[in-house]
Amino acid sequence: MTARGQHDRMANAIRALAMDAVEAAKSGHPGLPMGAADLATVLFTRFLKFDPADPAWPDRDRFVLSAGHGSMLIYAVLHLLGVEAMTIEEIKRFRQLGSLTPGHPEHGHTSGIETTTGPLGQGLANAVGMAIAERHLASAFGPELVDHRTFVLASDGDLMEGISQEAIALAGHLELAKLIVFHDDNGISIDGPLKLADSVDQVRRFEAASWAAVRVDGHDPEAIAAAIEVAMRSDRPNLIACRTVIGFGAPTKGGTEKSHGAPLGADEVAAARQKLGWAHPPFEIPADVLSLWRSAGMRSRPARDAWQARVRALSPEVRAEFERRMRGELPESALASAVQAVKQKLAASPQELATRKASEIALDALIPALPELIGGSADLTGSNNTRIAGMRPISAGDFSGRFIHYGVREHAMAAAMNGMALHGGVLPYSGTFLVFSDYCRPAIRLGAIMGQRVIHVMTHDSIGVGEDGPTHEPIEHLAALRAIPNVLVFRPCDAVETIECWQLALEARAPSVIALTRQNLPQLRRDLWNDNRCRDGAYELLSAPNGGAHVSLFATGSEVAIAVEARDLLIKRGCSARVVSVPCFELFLKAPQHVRQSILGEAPLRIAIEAAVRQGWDAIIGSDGEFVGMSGFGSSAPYKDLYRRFGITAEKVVEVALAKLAH
Ligand SMILES: Cc1ncc(C[n+]2csc(CCOP(=O)(O)OP(=O)(O)O)c2C)c(N)n1
Repeated sequence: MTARGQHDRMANAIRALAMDAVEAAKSGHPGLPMGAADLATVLFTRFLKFDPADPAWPDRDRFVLSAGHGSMLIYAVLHLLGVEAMTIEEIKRFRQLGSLTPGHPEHGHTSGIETTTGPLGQGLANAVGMAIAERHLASAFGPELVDHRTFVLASDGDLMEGISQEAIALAGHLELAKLIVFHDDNGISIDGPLKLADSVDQVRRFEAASWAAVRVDGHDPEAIAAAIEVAMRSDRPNLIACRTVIGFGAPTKGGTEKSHGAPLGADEVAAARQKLGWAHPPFEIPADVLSLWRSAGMRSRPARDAWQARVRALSPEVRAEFERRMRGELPESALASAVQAVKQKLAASPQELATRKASEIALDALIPALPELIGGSADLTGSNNTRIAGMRPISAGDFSGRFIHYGVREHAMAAAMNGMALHGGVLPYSGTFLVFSDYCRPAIRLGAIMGQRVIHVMTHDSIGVGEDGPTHEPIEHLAALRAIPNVLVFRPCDAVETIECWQLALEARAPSVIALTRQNLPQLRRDLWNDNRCRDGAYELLSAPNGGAHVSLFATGSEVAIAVEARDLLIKRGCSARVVSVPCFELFLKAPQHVRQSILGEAPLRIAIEAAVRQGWDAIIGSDGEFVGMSGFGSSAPYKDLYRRFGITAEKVVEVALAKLAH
């Protein structure tokens, strides 16, 4: 058989599996895998450094299927290459409960899946983060340990999403030469021909962002291979726009949106088999084709063996440090001492500080202790306080720095952080204003689904922003972030809680948001506690004098000081009150029942104080609890005027408490 004949049969194996699996599931997307089968065959059998015997080998090339709806492409390839868990039975169970072949690829669920994709554009931005992590680790550990590429398959939809622009611009700016993106340029999306909605020249668009970009026939394996070879030698990130036919091989539905997202139907599948010259029954891969794929799967074994030998030859210290970082384990004693040192300093000389400033103090101790930390900000570095003195930025020519100027690109920043965490070896944190968490939300949600440790420092966390007014004052954002499962939302009340929340965020295997103030706050925690009081998400900061409280005051962040003041006023009025600080709802709601019960206390009245909407608080204060906070948008004025204007004051809390207790 000619080389081309062999290639065609290997690619047709992907097409057949995609058609058959979608047919069996009675749902799914055959069009992309059928159209991109040629480029996937070339990439996976000739170029990608990947060993099916160990899909998580640290120095493998990453492949990101940004267009997650084409999941059968990657499932078919993993099966054909010989990833043991990806049996033909799993392919037959495409989209069924508990299968390794869910509708969209899920990282952590299926080995060989580098990131969870489906929401278009995210995978591409994840890949930019992976490519940054690769360069940074290569500069830290050397090319003998870290030297791999990141490949992406992006669809028209990926490139229409706004996040793609942010990601492309950042990658071009940083000259991420080991990033290679294939555009599955089939000119079709769900509504029909792309020209209904889009007329961007993608090659010129990428070139404008400092990428190298070419257009090739996506069904010509040699043209694809030649383009990859050129891209691999390039000093810039590369786009290879592959002209493809969606649903390639399907005689009537191919080339149209009808092959995008629905089973082709028995007749069309039969006709496609004929057209492709694939005479084999459903889910059957003939031995000659399977053996070609399996031997391609062995291609990178020598590279992996050689890499492992290099790891074995390392000094024990370097090896242990590299492996620790790749496993995502923290240097526990260094972390504990860093936290303790900050707490001791604060106990010795208490500070009245904005918590964003307290976070910088925390970072002053954490950055030297945790070499895996890579900070950043979306053009608000000075406001977010995420860059400590002496921290060098990562730049195109030098990836050894530990700070990323992401530019005004919150969405790609959050998604790139997921990619960095997924890559492993680095622990990303970033900064923006809390109100712009909306611009990060889709990526935060995916980070939560994947359980990735990424830390979003979000400052200017309430009407405490003041003069910038309602556009910059988060109101519903805490509630909206708390609503995402598996995200830890921290809102520390002072400098001590800030370092404690940092510690918990670093230890979490989940995304965290640390919401911090612009305005100064008193240090409420004066005594030195060796344990982390924020660990259960809430704790009694001040008890009621003489035991039994009439009122429990619950507050977060800047409003804890208001609760403390209200408690004093209430006590003067003969009303016994206690204060509970609630730095993290999620941890509190996960704490054991008896812990929660003792924190909630027995007082007949519960009042929550938070300069945000009430939503979510009923889980703590009950629907009969009282809430002092916001119910609409803020306003532009000095912040103290705003607290008075919106009635978030100690006097207001006293008024509410006494009125309620009088009934
Ligand atoms: C953010 C986002 N919006 C919408 C969708 C729903 N969706 C899935 S695929 C797709 C577009 C399909 O066009 P294309 O990306 O070109 O894929 P192809 O048709 O080539 O498979 C859309 C709108 C999505 N998955 N993610």
